[in-house]
Amino acid sequence: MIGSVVVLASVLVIAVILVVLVGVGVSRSRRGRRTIAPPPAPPLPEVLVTEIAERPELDDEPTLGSRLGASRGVFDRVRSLSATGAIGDEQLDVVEEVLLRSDVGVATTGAVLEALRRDGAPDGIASAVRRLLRESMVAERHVTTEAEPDRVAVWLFVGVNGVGKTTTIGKLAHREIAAGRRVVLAAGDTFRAAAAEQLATWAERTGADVVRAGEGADPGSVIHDALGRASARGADLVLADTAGRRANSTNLLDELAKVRRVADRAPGQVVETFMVLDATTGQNALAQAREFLAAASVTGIVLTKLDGTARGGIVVAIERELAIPVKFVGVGEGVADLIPFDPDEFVDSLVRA
Ligand SMILES: Nc1nc2c(ncn2[C@@H]2O[C@H](COP(=O)(O)OP(=O)(O)OP(=O)(O)O)[C@@H](O)[C@H]2O)c(=O)[nH]1
Ligand SMILES: [Mg+2]
Repeated sequence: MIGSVVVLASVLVIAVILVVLVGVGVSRSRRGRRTIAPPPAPPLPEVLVTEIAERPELDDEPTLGSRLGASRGVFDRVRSLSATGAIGDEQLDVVEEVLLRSDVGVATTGAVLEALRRDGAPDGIASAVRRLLRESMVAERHVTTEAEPDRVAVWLFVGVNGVGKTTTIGKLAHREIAAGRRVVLAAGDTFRAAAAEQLATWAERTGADVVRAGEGADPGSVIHDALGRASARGADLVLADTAGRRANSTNLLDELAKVRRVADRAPGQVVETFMVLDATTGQNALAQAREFLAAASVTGIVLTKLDGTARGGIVVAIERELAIPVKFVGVGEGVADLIPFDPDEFVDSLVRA
């Protein structure tokens, strides 16, 4: 009994000694750490210089040809058709299939086939298809930047959600600022807070001013404030974003009509209304477009995401069926990935060998 008490006591004594030793070690190491002095701060320069990232120049723009890869691929079979001789049914079938797959639409496909049957293709089928597609795109593509004296030019952007309105505004702000204009962005999409955030990020990136309000604010008053700011600062151009969704499409179209009235009231003047369409949705883009046309007095189309689709022919269908010019095409997500639409370059990119 006494023996076990002695053993227990000695175990306790050893435990206490261990605890004390460990405690001393920890406090030493803490003290040790505390004694490490931070490296001396470098002396401050007399003048602080903040380096501003260089903005990409417009010369860095991609070419349409370099971005239309998938759409060009669809036309491979037309390019490889024999360059001479009479046109047989088999060749016409190939042309028909390729045109329909590229989304130029039934009407244009029919017209091209009829012309090929009637006139043949003395310079080869690819060359005839190229000429016929080019001839179907005759719209005037002028983009207006000027307003009447003492008014501020407004470009309004409309379209359903996700098509690329806000991104397009960012790219166009970059373009117009590089061309020497003062640009104000109006965050008229008040449906969700993230929309104004996204526009503010583009403003920062491009050097534009931005006017925004909280989620659920009246879009008309945002546009109104943006016009006030633009005229006070002598800005040349207001780019006005709008929401792509509402509880239902009637509300959306009513709201657009209202936004337009505000934007067109002095000091504002709406000189362009761009409908933004997503090329990857093909013929659905056309159906969407028709809904917006009446309400928004559209003056031009921006067709986005042409880089990611094999359906580049939708440009032709849009112009033929809506009779509205495609003025810009989006070919990527970067600030320089927007190109003024050039039909010669477009048909060459698709069909030229
Ligand atoms: N590949 C590619 N992506 C694009 C292009 N344009 C826009 N996008 C992308 O498409 C997505 C939607 O773009 P947004 O600009 O937010 O579209 P939005 O119309 O403003 O959408 P809502 O604000 O929801 O109505 C984003 O991920 C963009 O980066 C383009 O030309 N090519
Ligand atoms: Mg948006």
